[in-house]
Amino acid sequence: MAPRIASISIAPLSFPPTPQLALPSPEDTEAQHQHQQQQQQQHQHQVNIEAKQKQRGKMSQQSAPYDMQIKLLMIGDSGVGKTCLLLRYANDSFSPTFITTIGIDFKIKNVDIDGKRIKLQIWDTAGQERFRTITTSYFRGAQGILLVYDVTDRRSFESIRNWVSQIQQHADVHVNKILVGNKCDMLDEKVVSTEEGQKLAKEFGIEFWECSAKNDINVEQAFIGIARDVKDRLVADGGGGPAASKGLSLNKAGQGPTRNKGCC
Ligand SMILES: Nc1nc2c(ncn2[C@@H]2O[C@H](COP(=O)(O)OP(=O)(O)OP(=O)(O)O)[C@@H](O)[C@H]2O)c(=O)[nH]1
Ligand SMILES: [Mg+2]
Repeated sequence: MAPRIASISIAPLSFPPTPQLALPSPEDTEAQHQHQQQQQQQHQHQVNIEAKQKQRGKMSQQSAPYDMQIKLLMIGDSGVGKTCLLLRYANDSFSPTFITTIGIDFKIKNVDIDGKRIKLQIWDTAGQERFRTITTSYFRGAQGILLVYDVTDRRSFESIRNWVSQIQQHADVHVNKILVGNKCDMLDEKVVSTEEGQKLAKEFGIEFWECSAKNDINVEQAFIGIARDVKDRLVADGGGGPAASKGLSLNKAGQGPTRNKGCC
């Protein structure tokens, strides 16, 4: 059944970095600079948590029913297109302007998968190293993780192994994962082949999609794919709720052949 967009709209928490963040004064010592950064990160983290709590309060007043809530997390190097993928999926929009994510942001989308009403809470993390402490603190609550690289940026593809080790360190051992090669619309600049993406996904026993947030290629498939994997795992573990139907396909990550879809 076709997924339906939630009526709930979450105010984005991202905003462009202030000049003070980017341009410390020349007199700053390294220690002062680090201290300032930590303070800024802690402040941002607090702002995010408060916004999240406020939003949770709002959401609990909404009447939209659901059978299951699933928390997804998007990770990958800065600039690979995590935010654009989420905006494409949740809002069906795209902007060519790069506004780097500060800390963490999230959106909600209600979908129907195999007859189950699922509320997806999708967390979009900042790829920049300076936010790593904050972003990894959100790994623990994730049930599914989208590992995103940019098919025009080999370094972002090579970083995937580092991201996987971050998952091993910080996330739940049972977390489902999916590999996403974004910007597949940029055929002329593509440097990571579809086969390389497939091979890496196969090595990790996870699903793989080449996507384009810009041209809306395979975006929904990727989000639904990981959501279905999580849902199937929770149902198999007995956590699927009363509406868990029979005949759900137990296509868990790591079981059976990896589903790949090259788009370009
Ligand atoms: N051509 C093309 N450009 C894209 C695509 N997705 C994202 N971009 C561009 O890539 C840049 C970075 O996108 P973001 O979504 O902000 O990247 P991000 O991964 O969220 O980056 P951080 O927030 O810093 O971690 C922007 O200029 C986007 O317009 C895509 O599918 N195709
Ligand atoms: Mg972003």
